[in-house]
Amino acid sequence: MSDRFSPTPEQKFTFGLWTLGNKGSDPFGSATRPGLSPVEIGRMIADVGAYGVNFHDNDLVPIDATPAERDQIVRDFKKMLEETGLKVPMATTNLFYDPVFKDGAFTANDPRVRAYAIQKTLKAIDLGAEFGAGVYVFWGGREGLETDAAKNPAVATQRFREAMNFFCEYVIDNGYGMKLALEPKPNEPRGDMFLATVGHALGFIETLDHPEMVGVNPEVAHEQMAGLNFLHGVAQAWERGKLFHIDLNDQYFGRYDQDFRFGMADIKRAFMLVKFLEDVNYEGSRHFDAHAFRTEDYEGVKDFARGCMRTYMILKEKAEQWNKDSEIQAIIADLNSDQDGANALLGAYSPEAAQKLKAAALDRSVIAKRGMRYERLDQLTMEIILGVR
Ligand code: GLT
Ligand code: MN
Ligand code: MN
Repeated sequence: MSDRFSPTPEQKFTFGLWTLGNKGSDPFGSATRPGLSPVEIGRMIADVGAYGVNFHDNDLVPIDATPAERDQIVRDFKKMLEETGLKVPMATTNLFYDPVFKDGAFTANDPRVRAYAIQKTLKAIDLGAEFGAGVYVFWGGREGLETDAAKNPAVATQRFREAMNFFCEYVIDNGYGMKLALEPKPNEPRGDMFLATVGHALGFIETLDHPEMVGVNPEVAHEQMAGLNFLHGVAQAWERGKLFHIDLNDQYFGRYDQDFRFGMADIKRAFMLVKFLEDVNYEGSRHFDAHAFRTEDYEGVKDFARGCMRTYMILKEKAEQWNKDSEIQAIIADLNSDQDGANALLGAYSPEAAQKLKAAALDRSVIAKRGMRYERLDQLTMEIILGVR
């Protein structure tokens, strides 16, 4: 079925090989779907109408592949990309699956692990560059600990910084022109992970040698696992030009990392997120880092993928409706209107401005009497989302 909610290339909808290729295994049970080759997954991603495919090095090339096998895999995958028109906007490194990373990668205590992790990432950056990936993601899946006796978190931060500085120089040296994006997560699989939230990552980035090259790849579920408002992290990153990529999915608060279909758990938060991304003309990929329920076969996986994109498109239309709604806009205008000329008291510091402000008559009991109409505003928002307005 093709309608106005069908995916468009302008939306830059992407999926990782690991998302549609997810076989349904979890910590308590084995795979419920047969494995597919990277080319087969790529075809499925193209088939549902997405714009691009992202991968970890080992989603594409097995960790123990010979150079000849690697070259053959790369050739086959490139052929599939040419045939389908799919792009590879983002690439990343698997620094979490192999037992060597049991104590982390860039922050592991054993220097051999740190060296191996950096070596593996350099090769994976080369692989991403070969496919024209413009964004390189760093999800510190194993960067963390179970006991604080294991590591000094300040030392871990320094090790992480040293590695990121190394990669920035490598990308510059090779003229790859890539941007690097840190993906925060508070826990799972480690008991506690370093750079736990978007806020931690944004603070860290400013301490790097090339902060201009590094931004974030926030994931809905990761911030929600920590009980945070995802949109606030996204907005703060965007406002500083740091929203290089985004991982869309969904998650109920207080649960394990669920990686649900976008919008299925908290539609109102999904709506506000889509509205934000569209209002600010976010130009990066809208990457769905999620997977189908374990109950599904590959038809169900396609239903899942189409659902992610369709919900996004529906919410985008609802966001346009919200922006055009005269009652909503009247409330917004009133909320932000200049009251008693108070705008003139605000702005940059000067000794005169401070004097003027100190002398201003601001009657707090009068000001506090004003009703904000947020109940009405939220109900109107609900009615747009629920489709009755
Ligand atoms: C893994 C993780 C994701 C990260 C991927 C990138 S891998 O599936 O759960 O959140 O984005 O490394
Ligand atoms: Mn996740
Ligand atoms: Mn992710």
